[in-house]
Amino acid sequence: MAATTLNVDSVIEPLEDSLSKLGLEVYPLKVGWYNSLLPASFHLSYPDDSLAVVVLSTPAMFELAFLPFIEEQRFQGLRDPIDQCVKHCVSGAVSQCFPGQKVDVRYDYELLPSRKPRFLAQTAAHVSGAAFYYQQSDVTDQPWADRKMFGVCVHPRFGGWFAIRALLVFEDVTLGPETVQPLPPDCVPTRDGRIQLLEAFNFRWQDWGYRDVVCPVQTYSQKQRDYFSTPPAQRFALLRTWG
Ligand code: GSH
Repeated sequence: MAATTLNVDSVIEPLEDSLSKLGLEVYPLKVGWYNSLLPASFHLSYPDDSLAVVVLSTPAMFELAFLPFIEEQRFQGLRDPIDQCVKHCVSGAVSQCFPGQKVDVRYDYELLPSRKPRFLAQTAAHVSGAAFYYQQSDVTDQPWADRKMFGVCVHPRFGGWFAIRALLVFEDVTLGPETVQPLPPDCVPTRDGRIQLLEAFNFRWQDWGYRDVVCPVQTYSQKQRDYFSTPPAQRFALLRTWG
């Protein structure tokens, strides 16, 4: 396939076709939208109008992709089962849909030698319009004095019941000037709501209450909750009990 024949639809449609049945969502963005919010040390070194695609996992990924993946692998060579499953799904879709195309695939768990992440997942999700990234600076007249509050992304359909998994950059595919940056739905528009969200995320993230900040259309199944509430080192034992 010649690189120049691809446009955004011919990237998004096949990716969506193969990844949606695995519980993954894809959203396009321009590299320039992402870079413009970040210091140079985090920039993606591609032209501003290059196409990137952010990949999210929805609650359905666990049953549609993860449990079948575990069963197929029969625990052989598994160290990071979730990360390996996402990589299997995403790299499989990319090589099947875009053979010969240059695609820079970056996963959320990958670090650069500088220990910086290979991409800032929440910024990518925000500029693609997928999920609003609520940050301390989005609260006027902040009540936290000098305390640093971490930001959190909210998905309009899944609230906090999702994860940002990967960023794909298609260096040979460009988005024209007619492509306007979508604004993510502002599901937590009030100052009070944002304070509650950031406090729930920063002070009580383990109880997962922040995930229900909007009424989600689907949340994690009990099985998935049990899995993610178990420390990673003990998850293999849990998986074995599921047979
Ligand atoms: N590296 C381990 C693996 O690959 O199994 C752990 C992966 C993991 O638990 N990742 C978290 C996750 O998927 C952080 S992204 N959490 C789901 C969530 O918090 O919604």
